[in-house]
Amino acid sequence: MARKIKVVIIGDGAVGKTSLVRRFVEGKFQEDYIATIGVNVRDKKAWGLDLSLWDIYGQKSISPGKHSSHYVGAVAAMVVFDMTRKETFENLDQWINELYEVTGKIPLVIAGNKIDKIRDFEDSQDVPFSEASKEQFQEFIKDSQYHKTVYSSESEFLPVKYSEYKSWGKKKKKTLGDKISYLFTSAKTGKKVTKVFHTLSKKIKESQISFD
Ligand SMILES: Nc1nc2c(ncn2[C@@H]2O[C@H](COP(=O)(O)OP(=O)(O)OP(=O)(O)O)[C@@H](O)[C@H]2O)c(=O)[nH]1
Ligand SMILES: [Mg+2]
Repeated sequence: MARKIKVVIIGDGAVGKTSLVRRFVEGKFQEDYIATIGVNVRDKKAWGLDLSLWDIYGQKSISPGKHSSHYVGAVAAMVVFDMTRKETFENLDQWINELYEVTGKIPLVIAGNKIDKIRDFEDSQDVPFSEASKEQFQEFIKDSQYHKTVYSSESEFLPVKYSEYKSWGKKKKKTLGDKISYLFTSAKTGKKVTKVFHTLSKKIKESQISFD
């Protein structure tokens, strides 16, 4: 029996970590938001690997500063942010730094999640959101069922521009090289969900070869 491979899934609260794992493991999506308390470990055999997916809570208010105790032994990570909330993108570096303090430079896949919301916006406004005003996007989110079901308070909905994400990714590649990949995903539609886990698995295999 091959040994279990620990992968951690990290990032701010409500970005879609649990949803991405659920989509990958069960092929399902749930609209309701139930914040993860502690860690939810799901096992999945894929691409010849025996993965142990550690889906870690993101809400800092639940247990501040305790995330890193769950990072020990992780060989790869998925770092998730929400394309509709810029602050979750701005926190990426903090998540990565905190992780690397415990694990060293393990392979990473970044998931810019909820890309479906950006596409919905573009379809309904008939304009690329890069050309839309901040107010236009915020009005759209506030009017959508999404805002009402997912967030009760007035959250700051400011989208992450594709170009910002790409230039951040390119910068990261300068120091991490092939250890990092960045993708756009949707746990809701399933877009790139298999791809994001497959990319991670390939990186794990490559890093294991280099350890042997
Ligand atoms: N439209 C859309 N909604 C999503 C997507 N992924 C997750 N959601 C919704 O966003 C909310 C938060 O998703 P979760 O998967 O619980 O987020 P999380 O990152 O696990 O949150 P914590 O456990 O608090 O850290 C839920 O209401 C999901 O239905 C997506 O790709 N698109
Ligand atoms: Mg969760």
